[in-house]
Amino acid sequence: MAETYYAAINWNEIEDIIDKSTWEKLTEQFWLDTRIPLSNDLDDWRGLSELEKQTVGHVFGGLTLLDTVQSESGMEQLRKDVRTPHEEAVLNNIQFMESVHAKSYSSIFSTLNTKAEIEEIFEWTNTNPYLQKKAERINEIYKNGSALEKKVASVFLETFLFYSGFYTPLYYLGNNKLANVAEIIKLIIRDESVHGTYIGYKFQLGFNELTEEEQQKLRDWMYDLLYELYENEERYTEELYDALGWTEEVKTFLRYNANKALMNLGQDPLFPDTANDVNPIVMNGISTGTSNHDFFSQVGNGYLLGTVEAMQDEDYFIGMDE
Ligand code: MN3
Ligand code: MN3
Repeated sequence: MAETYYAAINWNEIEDIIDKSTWEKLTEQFWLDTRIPLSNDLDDWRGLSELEKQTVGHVFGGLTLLDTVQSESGMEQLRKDVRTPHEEAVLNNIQFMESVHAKSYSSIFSTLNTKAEIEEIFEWTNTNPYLQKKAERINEIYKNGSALEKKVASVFLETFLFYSGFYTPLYYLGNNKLANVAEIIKLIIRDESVHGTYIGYKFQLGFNELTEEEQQKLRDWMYDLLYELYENEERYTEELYDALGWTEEVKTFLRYNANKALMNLGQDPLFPDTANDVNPIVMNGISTGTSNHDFFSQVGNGYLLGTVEAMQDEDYFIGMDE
């Protein structure tokens, strides 16, 4: 018998049942941007002002950047610290879906925007100081942080930093506009909700192994980081939304989601804001069922992936105990 050079993954011997349940949840909710009939939103799109169109473009440019960071750097770095081989398989699934997310904004652009507009969006995205700062701050932690710090960065990115952008499509959805664009965003939010919960759970396993002193040190670091990111996010929000007059309500939404990120990490909230403080139109957008209930069946080549369940409030506030 040779010594084991490389161990085969055995799904019949599960060390952490959360790996298995997360794998099942993520594969059940698999989706692709190409199945959403985005061109049905063109009438709504033509009814928006130039300022609104430009804001939507920049918002999705910013989201593209964050999903690019997650798909290229984030999951790659988190994979170095897995506790089980099944966790690595889950992260592989997450990494692929991050690429789907990043690509789906390009599907939106190619449907709604001209070539010149798309070039402007990417130029803005790749040079906006606040956007670049958040990408840099998170990515530096991915490259140089400890296993636990990297998980904090990932949860802050996915449960907090995306929401300055998610606000816009949810707002339009709450106003019965751009329903198919919003469908994509809701599928992304549903994925992110599982990612944030899962990575937050893995964080808590490691965190609970620390001494009380180490925990306090990490907690201080975490809250400092959150506050630093929040300040940058305020500037980003002002730049995006001042002209539309949405800045203050977006900031409320950010603080609410920052608290949710802390909750995923098993920590106490930082801000007083709750769901009741968020613009009800946006909360309404979040809780609306998916509009293309059986969009997978539109493919018509027998490639039936199963129907996508209507998104419920619980999907947004997903727990691992369901
Ligand atoms: Mn994503
Ligand atoms: Mn994610």
